[in-house]
Amino acid sequence: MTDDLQSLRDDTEAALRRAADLRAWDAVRVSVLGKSGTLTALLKQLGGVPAEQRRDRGAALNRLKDDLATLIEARRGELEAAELDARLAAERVDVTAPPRPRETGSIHPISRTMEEMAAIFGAMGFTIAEGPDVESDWHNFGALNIPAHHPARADHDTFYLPPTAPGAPPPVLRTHTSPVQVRTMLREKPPLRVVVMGRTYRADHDATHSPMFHQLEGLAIDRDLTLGHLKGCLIDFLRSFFGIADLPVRFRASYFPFTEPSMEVDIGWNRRTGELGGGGDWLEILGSGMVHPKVLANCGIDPTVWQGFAFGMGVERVTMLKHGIPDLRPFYEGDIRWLRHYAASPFAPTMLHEGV
Ligand code: 2U9
Repeated sequence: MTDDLQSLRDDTEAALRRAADLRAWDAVRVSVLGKSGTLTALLKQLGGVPAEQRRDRGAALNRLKDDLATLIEARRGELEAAELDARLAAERVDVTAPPRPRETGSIHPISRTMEEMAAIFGAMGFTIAEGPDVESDWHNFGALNIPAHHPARADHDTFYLPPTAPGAPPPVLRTHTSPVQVRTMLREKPPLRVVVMGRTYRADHDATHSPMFHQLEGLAIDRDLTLGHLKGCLIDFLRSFFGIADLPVRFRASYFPFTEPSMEVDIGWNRRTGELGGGGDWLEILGSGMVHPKVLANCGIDPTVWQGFAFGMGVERVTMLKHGIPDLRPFYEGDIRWLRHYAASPFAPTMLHEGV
């Protein structure tokens, strides 16, 4: 090999060694083998070489070209391997590292109770109805056989809103979810089976009462409904909700303006331990009755053809009893420590997953 070719080979080899990454390597490759590369230039000059030297010179240049191509490719292999090693080192994952604790959301006990109630009544063929929190006096009271000046109005500690017209009865924050059943009856034809869950408002605030609380109410309307259907429905619900197959349930005569006859419902518990079941004591849990014929008529349903039963309960109250929660107020405070203790994991299996 002539000196100039040897030094081109040496220079290229040194430049390749200095090239620390694939960009630098490519610059070296182009500077030698590219269109304006040093070797390309030598090949182009071959025509000017005297004829007697041209053959040898051409052969030497071709050998050098193959030789350089081999060197260049070898260096590319080295650099690619080094780059891959660096990436693998940088992206290394320690599969033995303990996972970092992650904050997960949780389901508020009120929401969980309402989900469970919806599942139980859903399995019995009830659908869910909703309605507005701000109601007319008629939907909240009048239709339900609670006329103006009726003593039941006082019990409801109603929040009144500014009247919409002079002399008109002012709108109210609904004091129970019953106006939603009124609206359902006015809108739909019987037979009906609906449950309503939602916020209700009463101007009453102490350790066991909140100005906003949740109710669940149910209504069934059919041709031949009796007190027996009401009792069966509520006994099944209570045993399913509290998860106690032989939970004692007792019905006591009572009075509500919207039902006749009316019954309050008690469940068995142990007053001393707070445990639900056959402890010998009784605890009031909900109210119920056969829908008053006047209420059916007010809502456009013929009481000579249709009977209905209805019931209502406080969602906070049954949640406190089910989970042994002693105080009502923390339900609305969003205290993270209380939620950690009483709120349910969205991943924990519940009665909803087991089927009710
Ligand atoms: C219509 C007809 C009848 C719903 C009923 C009760 C009995 C009842 C209370 C339980 C505790 C409210 O949360 S609480 O204070 N409710 O005792 N509710 S019957 O009766 C209706 C509802 C709508 C059209």
